[in-house]
Amino acid sequence: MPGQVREAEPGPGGGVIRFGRSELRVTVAVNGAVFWGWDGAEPEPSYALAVGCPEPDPRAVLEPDKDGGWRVVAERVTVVVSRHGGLDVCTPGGVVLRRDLPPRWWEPVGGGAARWMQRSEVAADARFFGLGGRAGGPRLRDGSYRLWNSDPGRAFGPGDDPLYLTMPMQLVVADAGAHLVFHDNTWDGTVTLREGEEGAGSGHDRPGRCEVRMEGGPVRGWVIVGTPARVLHTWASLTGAPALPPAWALGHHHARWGFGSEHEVRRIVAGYQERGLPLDSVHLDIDHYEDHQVFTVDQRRFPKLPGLADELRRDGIRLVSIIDPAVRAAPGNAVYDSGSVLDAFVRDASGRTVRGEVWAGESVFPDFTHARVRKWWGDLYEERLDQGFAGFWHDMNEPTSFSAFGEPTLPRSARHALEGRGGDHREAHNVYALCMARAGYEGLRELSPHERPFLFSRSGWAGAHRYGGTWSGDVATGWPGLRASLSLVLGLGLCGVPYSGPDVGGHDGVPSPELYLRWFQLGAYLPLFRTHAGPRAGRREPWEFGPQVLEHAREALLERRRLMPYFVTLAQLARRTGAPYVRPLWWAAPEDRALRDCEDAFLLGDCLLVAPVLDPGVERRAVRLPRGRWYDTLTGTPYEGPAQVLVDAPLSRTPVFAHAGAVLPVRGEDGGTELEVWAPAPGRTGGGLVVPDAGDGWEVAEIERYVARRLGRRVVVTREREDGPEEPSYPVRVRGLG
Ligand code: NBV
Repeated sequence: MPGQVREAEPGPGGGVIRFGRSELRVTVAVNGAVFWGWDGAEPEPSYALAVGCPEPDPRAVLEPDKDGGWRVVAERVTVVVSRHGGLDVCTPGGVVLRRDLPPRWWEPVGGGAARWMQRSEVAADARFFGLGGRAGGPRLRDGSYRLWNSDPGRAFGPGDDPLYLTMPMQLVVADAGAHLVFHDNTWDGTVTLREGEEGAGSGHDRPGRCEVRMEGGPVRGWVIVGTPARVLHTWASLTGAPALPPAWALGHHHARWGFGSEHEVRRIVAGYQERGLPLDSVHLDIDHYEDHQVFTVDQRRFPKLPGLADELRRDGIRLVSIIDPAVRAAPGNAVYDSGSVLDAFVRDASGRTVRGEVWAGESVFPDFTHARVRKWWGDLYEERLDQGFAGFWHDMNEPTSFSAFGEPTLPRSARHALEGRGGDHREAHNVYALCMARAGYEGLRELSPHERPFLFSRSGWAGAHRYGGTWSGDVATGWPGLRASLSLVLGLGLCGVPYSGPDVGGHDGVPSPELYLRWFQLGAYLPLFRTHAGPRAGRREPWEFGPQVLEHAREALLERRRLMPYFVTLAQLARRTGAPYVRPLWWAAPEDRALRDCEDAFLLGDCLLVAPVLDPGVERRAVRLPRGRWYDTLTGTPYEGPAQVLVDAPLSRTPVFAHAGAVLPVRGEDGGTELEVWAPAPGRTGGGLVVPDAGDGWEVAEIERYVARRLGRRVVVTREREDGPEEPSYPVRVRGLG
């Protein structure tokens, strides 16, 4: 433990407080985020930070506190450090949001990485969210959550943890306020959470508890205090803006492990077209590789891939390629040969390349923590672009190896460059996929400078959103899997990864028509809307489940297409503000406790509330509405929140509500953008933002602001510009006037 306080040395944004056995640095950055680091830990180097550490806030000062402690007072947060090294994060009004007890270290006798542990307390009413993609959330209930990116090795459900993308980032929401804590440490660890309990009547409150245990690495982190929107905004300013997917990536994707031939791809695409079903992208899985080797094409079954890609592109459909990191260790394999020349593959301490086993057979693994290796790997995407692929789907990058090193990844002793610092897999494991995403992203930027790269990755870590999104991996076919898919998208969004979505229908089994449809209807409102499954899981085309499902799936697809301008706007806003497209109901009302516990509905941007059906046999469902007026978008019926309402949810529909006053861009029948406006309640105003699609390049579109005013039975919509309001240039359709 740190021991007793000795002295403090003020510095820009805070200072260093010295204790008997350690020292603590506290620095408030200009964006309001607070860095704290023990034992000489500095904010850098860090895989999470986008461009290094932000400047310190010169207004934040270190000053003496009572009982020999110290405090740093900043605009939005006060950090109080006790004389034993406890650290309280308080609101400017002095309410404690989080109490970190002094950390404890264990240093191995023979030297080496010290393990450490830190306990914290939060308010009795607080709820925990985050920690990456967790199947059992989004509210993280009592239990231990491991920080080690893992392929569960089979399709997963809500009870499986950890999964592919973990992140030592928690968002804690309590009556007194929300805060985010990020332990900037890539090592293996666990976070044990226990929600608190309020003492009824005369009883005492039991605080919520969080215990972080790490196998090594620095004892350091960041805390951000504020509303959820502000916290995520600050997080994005620290870790970088989320990559902006091209508009087509906001449409419908269809994949299958095992299309098997160009002929089959054409047949499926024709199936969509003949039935008038919108389709924006087709994904080719490992079965299109030659012998499962990445950056190759099986010429027998896919003899003219570039031709197929051109043909599809003319119909507005893009091809996406899976990319696996492992390279078959066989001389003569071009990727292996060029990588070997460059010394690109992970070695063990004795200097031998580490061999694993994946689909391609005995394989080696690029060390993406080396800039030179990233450059080499990024250049390999040229072959994919030449084949006509427009997007990339990174898989198996936890990294996964089937062969037993005790666990299905690289041995912990495997060596990594870690940007020249050198280290082993214990430290590099969790950022392997993040560095692979960076390699792909930077390569694509060079190879195709005029188009925004589109990639999404199964694994990742804090910062991965800079390069692309993620998907939920092999979610188990079944109703629990459907629920888990929503949990993942919500949780990841709160970790600053706004673009994700599940395998609609689940990865491993044959869904009932009802389950398939409900999954499809949910997917239609999630950022990545993709049908996909493994080879033995049956088909995922909407016409495979009977005429009724086809009809309702068509409606879902058409609604997604209609909402495309809204999705483009949400993607742009995510890039500019860090706000996820899919948000928990408490996003704008974190003080509403009932909403904090509500996990079966979500907000899609500011305008819509989606209440998917997540259980079989449902014809009606209860929906909890946040405060304000909400319209059932199907019937136009208004409801006043906060309230719980019961609405029809037959197979033909997912209940969706629009916020009174909402102005959202939608695609009109002629393909042009229109404004859908939901009448403000009498005497109220509303509004909305629109960011037009500026193409797949780097052009930045201006944010358009609209205001909706209710004048008696009329609603007037204006675009707000610097020199005053003006008429919108889009057609306006007002709804909700009864
Ligand atoms: O590439 C095959 C699959 C893929 O379809 C799936 O989406 C990934 O999550 N991939 C896993 C490898 C399967 C290994 C058992």
